[in-house]
Amino acid sequence: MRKITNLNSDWYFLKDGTKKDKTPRRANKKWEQVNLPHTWNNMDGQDGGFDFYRGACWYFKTVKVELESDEEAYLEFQGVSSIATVFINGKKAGVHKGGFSTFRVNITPYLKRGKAKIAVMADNRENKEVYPQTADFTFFGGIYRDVNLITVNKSHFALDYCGGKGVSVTPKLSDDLKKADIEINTYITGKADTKVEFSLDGQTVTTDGDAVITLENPTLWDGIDNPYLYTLTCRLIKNGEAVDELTVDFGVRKFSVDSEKGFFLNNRPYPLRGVSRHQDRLDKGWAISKADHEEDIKLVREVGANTIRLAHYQHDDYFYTLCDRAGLLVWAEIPFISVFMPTKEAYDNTMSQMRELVIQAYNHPSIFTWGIANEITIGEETPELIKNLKDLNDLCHKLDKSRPTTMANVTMVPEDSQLNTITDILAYNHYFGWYMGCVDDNGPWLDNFHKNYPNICLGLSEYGCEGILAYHNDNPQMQDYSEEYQAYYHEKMLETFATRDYLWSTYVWNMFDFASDMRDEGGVKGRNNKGLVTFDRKIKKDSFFIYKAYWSEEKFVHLCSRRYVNRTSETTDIKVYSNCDEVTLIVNGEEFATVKGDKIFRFEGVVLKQGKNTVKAVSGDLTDEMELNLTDTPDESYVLKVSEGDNSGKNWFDTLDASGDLEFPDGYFSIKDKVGEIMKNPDGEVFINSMVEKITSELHMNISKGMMNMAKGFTVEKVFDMGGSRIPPEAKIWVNQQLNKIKK
Ligand code: GCB
Repeated sequence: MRKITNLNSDWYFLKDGTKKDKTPRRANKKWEQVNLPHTWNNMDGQDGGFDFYRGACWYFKTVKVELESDEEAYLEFQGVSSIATVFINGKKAGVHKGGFSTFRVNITPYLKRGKAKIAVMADNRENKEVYPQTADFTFFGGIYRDVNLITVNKSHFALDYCGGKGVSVTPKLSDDLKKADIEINTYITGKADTKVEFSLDGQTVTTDGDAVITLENPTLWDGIDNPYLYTLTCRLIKNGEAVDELTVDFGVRKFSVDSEKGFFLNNRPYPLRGVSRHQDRLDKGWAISKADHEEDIKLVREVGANTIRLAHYQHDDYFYTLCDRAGLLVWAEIPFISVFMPTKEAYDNTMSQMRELVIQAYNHPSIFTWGIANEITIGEETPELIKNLKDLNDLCHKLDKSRPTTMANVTMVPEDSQLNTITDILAYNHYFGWYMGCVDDNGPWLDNFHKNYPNICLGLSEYGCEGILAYHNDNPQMQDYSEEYQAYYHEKMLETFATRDYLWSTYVWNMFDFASDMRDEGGVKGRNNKGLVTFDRKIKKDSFFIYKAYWSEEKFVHLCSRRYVNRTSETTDIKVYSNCDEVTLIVNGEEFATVKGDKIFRFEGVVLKQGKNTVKAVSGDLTDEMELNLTDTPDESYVLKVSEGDNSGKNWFDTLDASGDLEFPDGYFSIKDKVGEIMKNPDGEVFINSMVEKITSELHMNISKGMMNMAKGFTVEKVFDMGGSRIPPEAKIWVNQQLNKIKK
């Protein structure tokens, strides 16, 4: 029978593996002793500078493998970033390309006297083959998920079919929800003379491999309300004896998406409202523990989300399991992101990462859609890219007839782009109110798209803004990085969704702050601060609680701006987020007011005394308390320093004085030309660079290489359109006039 032994402990690790051209056969004292999960980038991948170590590093461990004559041994790796080469006793036993999926290596032929000296080269060097290539997150290197040794009879549920379980379960629920046919398919290695015995809910069936078991009046997997799981036991029988056995937990549910009415779960409207998640956390990178996964799920449940986008790659199988148990509907995806590579190897890599995701995660009831790409047109939109996307889409349909495909498109993808018709359902990433435009631009954009394309099922795959706990503002402004602006932005987004039932999904970017070593924003290096919760998961920002007020039934009161302790004005406004009907504010022991309301409770003109003040919000038994300090001197730490990127000044384009019509003289550039074309001209390049310089120094926006590449593919006019209503028309006229002076 199958025996699974965890091999996480006592590995040797050598960082500068690239210098070694020979496979190590033993570790010496230069090697460090480590336990898995492990990454070598946990610190340098989060401290900014975009200089984290990308190399080929070695892991080494010797294990004893005891096998009966009719048994085989496999090593199972649940995540090695990003290319893994496995050597057993000095011989190459397997290579895997892709840092996020499970792969297994049959090590039986390489064993020597019951021993395996395992050497694994984990390689996160830059390459031209494996996705992701460019993205706003750190590509941590290492064996950062579990490793197991599996010994099993030569006849077994397949271990080498794309890292899957060897059993796939497809529940088919009748329209009236009263009956479910559970379709079971098995993949068996050493199939001769075997039978499979299935047990489910008191029924036992024996077949040659596949089966359909019917459940009458099944208990449904009903989202966060009742995520009921059935357990199927599969036994492989040979000569009357069970030689392999495994269980699959699955859920009986159905879903559909309507372009007008949104998402349906088990025949009832079930608007998907949730968050996105990256798999890293402070000081650990991607090498996180089961307890870390569990803490993440707990926080996602606390905020009340009913869906989660597990971005931008395959997550740990354990996390999908936690989502099954929590009733969260999951958008699962592969790292086909930002920039497309038009080579055969890269194409194959997208296909193999997709195949592995679908096959490995197939049985999870929580997963309802396969995401084939994210903002993949940031580079360029070419026929090869479209083919790659269509092939990925077809592959998903071939492997899985039960789930729709989806894709997250970047704001600038035009409504009529063929990119919007490849997948079954669609979503956009929009940052109006942070990178561009203003928060009020979101609703009109969505309505306009929906009006023009009423048959496309539209969702919002990302939206969000930075919120850094150090910064505070009575009068929050876009890009001031304050906790207050972030909360205000999300209040507005929640209002936007409340009246738009057609949106099948919305996903906050992001549930947690995460590492992106290339970033330097808001005075914080190496981090994307758009989380509702901090990178260490210790602090829930104010914006967390506005979601909780909308989504959760767990009653609470939360005082906003509690970190804005030092205030200089004798009267201040206090805001409380709550899902109670009534909140009382008590200031320095005296009742200030009781307010009836809905989610946001405002107390204006609260008078503070010099020095320490106690402010308490009360609703029934629930209380929240904070201390404020009235002082004469403003606390300068609340405002982002200019040198670190203060955006409080005027934007350069607000001061421009230009008038007249847009002109497009022959032989000269204009805003109708692509940025990339203009940059091929020496004067054009100087002009564009000067604009970039202006944007970086005056708007304090960090224009990454990826963003610049993306811009090259667009006309200047389109780049302006991305800017939305925040950019005045004069700016367009002025830039066009400058371009009109440059000869083609
Ligand atoms: C996006 C990307 C995501 C980034 C995010 C941001 O559109 O899909 O990976 O992290 O924007 O914060 O800029």
